[in-house]
Amino acid sequence: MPTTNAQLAAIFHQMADLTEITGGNRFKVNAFAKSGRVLEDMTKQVSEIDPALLPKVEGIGKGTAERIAEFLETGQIADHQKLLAQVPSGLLKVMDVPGLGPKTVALLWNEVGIESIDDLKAKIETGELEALKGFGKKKIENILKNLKFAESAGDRQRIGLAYALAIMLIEDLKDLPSIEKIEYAGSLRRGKETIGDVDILVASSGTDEQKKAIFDAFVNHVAVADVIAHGDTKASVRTHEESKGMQVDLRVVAPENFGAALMYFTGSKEHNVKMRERAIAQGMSLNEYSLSKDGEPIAGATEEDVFAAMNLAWVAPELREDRGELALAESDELPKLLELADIKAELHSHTTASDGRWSIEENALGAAGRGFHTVAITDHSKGQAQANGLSEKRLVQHIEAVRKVAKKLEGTITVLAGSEVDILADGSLDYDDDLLAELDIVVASPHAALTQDPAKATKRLLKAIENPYVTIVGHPTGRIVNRREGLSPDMEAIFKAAKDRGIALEINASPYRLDLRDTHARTWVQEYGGKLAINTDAHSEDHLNNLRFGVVTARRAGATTDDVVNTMSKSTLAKWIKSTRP
Ligand code: DGT
Ligand code: CA
Ligand code: CA
Ligand code: ZN
Repeated sequence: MPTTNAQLAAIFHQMADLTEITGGNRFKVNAFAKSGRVLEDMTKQVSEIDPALLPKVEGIGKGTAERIAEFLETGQIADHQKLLAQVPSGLLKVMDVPGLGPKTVALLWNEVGIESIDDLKAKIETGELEALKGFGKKKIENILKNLKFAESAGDRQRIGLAYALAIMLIEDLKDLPSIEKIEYAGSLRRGKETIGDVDILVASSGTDEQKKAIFDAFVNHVAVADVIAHGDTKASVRTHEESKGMQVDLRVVAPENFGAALMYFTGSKEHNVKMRERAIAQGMSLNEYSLSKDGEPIAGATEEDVFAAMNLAWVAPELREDRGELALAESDELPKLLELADIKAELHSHTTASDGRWSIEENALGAAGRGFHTVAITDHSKGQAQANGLSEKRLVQHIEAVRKVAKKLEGTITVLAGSEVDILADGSLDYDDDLLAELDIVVASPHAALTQDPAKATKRLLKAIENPYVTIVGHPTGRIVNRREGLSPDMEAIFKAAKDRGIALEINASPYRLDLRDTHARTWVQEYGGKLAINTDAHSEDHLNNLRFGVVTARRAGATTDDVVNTMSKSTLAKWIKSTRP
């Protein structure tokens, strides 16, 4: 299970929050939070560690080791369930509202009796919230705004969570002897930033009995809370709170139909409609079983077969959104999309100098371990006080420390001394140009004042882009998927200015950010010929795993290796960075 650590980390963090909300002791809150952080930072998956050795892992005590073992065995942790039982379930949703931490949520619950989002809205309306200490007009306005945004997100989950869930299920099912192929389909395979439900497809030529065994294993999986439907060809389940109660659909088809089914259930719906129309125009018909002519199936086992029989090149799932992909497939002009293995550099990462959880050397070795030739250490600037941003004086020392590691690791990986410098509300940067000139690379990002109006946001970003030392604009809008809208600048103006300067715009690969988003990245690449930087913004080793989400977002934008600076060779990258600076 390659992603158990992240899941477990989320559970421990929630246990910390729940303990705090229920007035549990501070020591426990800190211990749970610490376990969560340790799990995020671990290089090795807990499931691969001998359970007897778990308590010996630094930062994991006996209690945490037992809870991990319990989770691996049952998919749940009893103490977590107990804590969940102590708070109204609606309060968990309130906890998800940006700006409402566990302390505030506890206050709302204890002082005003708020147990759900609806309660929260009602108490705002009656003015009861404003009577509460610390709740000014501005704060309440912000809560309302965030509530509205969260509502528009509906029940969709971030791709990071959906992917972890899908991989866990696939890993646990794939060894059943009657399963010949198993893949995830749907929006997850298309790489969308949020996922409504997870679709999994199995190819099996097994007996009815064997197929029943597949469905039994699925509905009895430790991640499953409820079975919604359970038939001969399809089952649907709802998962535990650990996976946010996501729905998962599993379908089993015959191997000769697997390609057509995978195509159908990958979607998008709009793409499928165009495919069916095309089949009909060619005197054929297409459904989830096969492509047929005169009632006889002519293709269906693989997607490639079906596309080829329709005179089309295979279309990557990320492009199946009915945005002109069939015309390109017909003339064999589809872009050769970037792949995960093409990424050879991380240009935005943090260390313990600011809010990262690994040292400069650990960070560099982590990047080297992924086969990267270059890593940029870009800790926060002074304005990010809550992230322990570096004062000018500390930055000077930090540069020295980075250069020392760079020297030590010469021949292993190139380590650049950089900064993620804050783009302040007026567009000026958090350090003077003289200091920025000392660095090898500057990533400039907005972190605060993310509710400013579009005109101000545009001016702000344009001013930052004009700074001659900026090489990459990091997470340009500052949005958080499903949580915070972020800035809404005039993107065309931003693209034009960034293109003129020859700098890159980031796709921040964190599934919480994915910023630039796919649609923006698409315009930037397709219409402006702009360069993307795909960075994980790694604060620890685990974050490097997020790279795939940045890559699928870039693929949805139709990006090739030429469009992404992280794919450049070491010397080309060095030259390009130089070309962006005075
Ligand atoms: P989601 O789950 O909302 O994130 O998005 P999808 O795309 O995964 O949608 P889902 O789970 O409802 O269905 C999976 C795929 O199955 C979808 O992308 C296309 C296909 N599909 C489902 N219902 C229909 C339909 O009524 N017509 C067509 N043409 N395709 C459908
Ligand atoms: Ca789906
Ligand atoms: Ca579905
Ligand atoms: Zn960062």
